[in-house]
Amino acid sequence: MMDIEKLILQLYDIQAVKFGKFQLKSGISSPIYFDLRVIVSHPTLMNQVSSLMFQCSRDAGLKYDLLCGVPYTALPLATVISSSNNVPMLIRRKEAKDYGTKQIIEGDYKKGETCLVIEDVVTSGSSVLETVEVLKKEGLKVTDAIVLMDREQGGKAKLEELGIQLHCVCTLTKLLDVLHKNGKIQAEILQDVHQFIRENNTFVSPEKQSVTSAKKTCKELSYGARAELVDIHPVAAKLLRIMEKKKTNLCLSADVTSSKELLHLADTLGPHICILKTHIDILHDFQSIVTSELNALADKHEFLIFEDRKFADIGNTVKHQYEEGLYRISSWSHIVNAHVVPGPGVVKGLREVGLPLNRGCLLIAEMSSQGSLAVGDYSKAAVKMAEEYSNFVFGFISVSKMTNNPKFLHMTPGVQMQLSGDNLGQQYLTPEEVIDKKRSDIIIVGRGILTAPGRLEAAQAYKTAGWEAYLKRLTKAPSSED
Ligand code: 5BU
Repeated sequence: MMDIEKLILQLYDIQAVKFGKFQLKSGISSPIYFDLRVIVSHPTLMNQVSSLMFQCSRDAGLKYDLLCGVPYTALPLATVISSSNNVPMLIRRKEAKDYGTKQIIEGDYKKGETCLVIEDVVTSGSSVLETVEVLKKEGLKVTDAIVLMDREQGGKAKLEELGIQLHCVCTLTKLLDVLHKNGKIQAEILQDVHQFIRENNTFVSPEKQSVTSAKKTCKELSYGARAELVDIHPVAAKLLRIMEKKKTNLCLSADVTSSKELLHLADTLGPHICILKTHIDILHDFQSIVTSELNALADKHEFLIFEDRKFADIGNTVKHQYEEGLYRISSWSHIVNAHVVPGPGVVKGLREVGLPLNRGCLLIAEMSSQGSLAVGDYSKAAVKMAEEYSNFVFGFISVSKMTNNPKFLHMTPGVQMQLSGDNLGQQYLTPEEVIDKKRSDIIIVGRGILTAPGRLEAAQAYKTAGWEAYLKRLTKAPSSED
């Protein structure tokens, strides 16, 4: 069998490990990056890696009935280990096909059987944990996980605390030593990576938590930094840049019924907002010129247009509703939103129209109105759907932050500084509550501005309140992101 040193050099040769500057899922910039997916292109190496992982489980004296790889990179590794050593395997789907009705674990198993988890790289341990939780829900026992590469950033400790022993074939320290010894990386890189690992330990034991949280260096990302994330949606990137540049997280809900008034609002309040939200079907005098004039004003004042259409039908119907009809929404609105109640078809239908036009979509994960049914598992399903369709979906309408993934934006309606509600079920929170406490990104304000004696002054006041709440959050909140 191949030794670890040879394995490390081969991983380096096939560029499964790279040095430079890489943005991680959490938004943190890392001097080292693993892409172990490339192993599938090197079958001999794949066999060798798999046999080292199997050996690792033997050395640890593990007894198990089944294997399960963490999707997706570890799936082929688990497959090879399973077939070469005659151990049955399970496949975990990353998302149940249609939320709830399909199996999330494929393969035969009995409740009470023990399953060994296989993973390629562990940083914080959260991906392993996700799979462990799914397996446990199915009644399986999980006590151990085998990983090819431990980045030594706290994953092992976190998993251990939750009753999972992590066994690794190779650690980052070992990898760095071997690469340095063989002249593949210079001392400078070695130091950089070691420092990065020291400063980015993701695990804080509960006892230490209260002491270290004050010192934690990893602060929440600014809007501007989020705009530069590698996997950010282009509409989200544009919006975040506008927000940073204009120092505003205010979306005006321009709920007026005359075209003239709508255009006047866009022109006068445009300099203070990042988004103008429309309900185009409430205009009593709609003509297509209105939307082209709105687009011109959006360019002039640098804001995006969001038609709050709340699509909620089957894919084929929403496609027509988005592209055609009187309003031809896709031709002028940068952003639209959809309810998740029809299932993923609604997003797929909208995406067929929106993607070629570089449009973006928000999913309605929660609503601001009293008695809303969009809560709990429904809201969670919206987050899953957003993750699955993140080439088109870039955020949520929600009352509070739904996910720590910084590439998703959260926009919250039901914002007023004066009132706590209206007589039709609307419930209001202040900008500070929404941005600072609930950690949403954008306040959506309609009547708070529209019914104020001076709309311009009111817009300026909401802009300032929203921005101050954001600055407050930025300076105090350490990120809990993975
Ligand atoms: P208000 O005047 O600030 O209450 O207007 C809120 C706007 O946001 C209005 O256009 C609603 O249609 C919209 N809205 C909302 O209030 N609550 C929600 O959950 C969603 C949209 Br989704």
